[in-house]
Amino acid sequence: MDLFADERRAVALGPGAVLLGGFALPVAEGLMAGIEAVGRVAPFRHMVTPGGKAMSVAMTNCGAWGWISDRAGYRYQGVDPLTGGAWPAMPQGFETVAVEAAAAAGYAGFAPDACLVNRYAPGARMAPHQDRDEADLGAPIVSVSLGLSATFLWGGLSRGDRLRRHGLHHGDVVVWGGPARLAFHGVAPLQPGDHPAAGALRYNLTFRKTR
Ligand SMILES: O=C(O)CCC(=O)C(=O)O
Ligand SMILES: [Mn+2]
Repeated sequence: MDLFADERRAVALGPGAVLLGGFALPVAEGLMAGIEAVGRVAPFRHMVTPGGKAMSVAMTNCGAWGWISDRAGYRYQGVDPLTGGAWPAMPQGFETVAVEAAAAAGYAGFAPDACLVNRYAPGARMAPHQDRDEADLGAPIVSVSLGLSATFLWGGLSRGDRLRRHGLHHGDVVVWGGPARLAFHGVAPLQPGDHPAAGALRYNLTFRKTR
């Protein structure tokens, strides 16, 4: 019996969306090193929602554009408001795994210009939302999970649609685009744990084409 067959299979979440189990496992170590390098230049921080609440997930960015939230709203900008400098370039291997995952999901030619890096400590969560701050909604979203496992909440195009729960593990990649591009999704509160590569934390890389 192949113990890994289950982890590595592709699971359709619906039209246009697929969970590629274990897709990034072969490059996970390099991605973890890249995250550490990004965090040294653009430190993780808890951004504030337009309503003034600090987010439970700590975030930073790499690539030409970075997603930020503050009292003025959500947007992409080329300058890190914390450092006043440009976001660090995407470390080696980031773009390649994103482009390959997109192609495996049927989205050839993905050219991400932004990578949001999310860091979850136990209890951190992401409320169901749409990724809709990108000018180019023709490109998919590619989301790579690393470290502790989490429960992904996958819904439909309306906020009230039922949310289905899917385990996301170290090395898993979710790709959504086309008819699923504006699907609601979120992450349930992270449960405590100890992961060999990430300790008590979960990381997520979200690759986007913003313009
Ligand atoms: O952490 C995740 O798996 C999802 C992150 C996400 O939805 C986002 O950054 O917009
Ligand atoms: Mn999202």
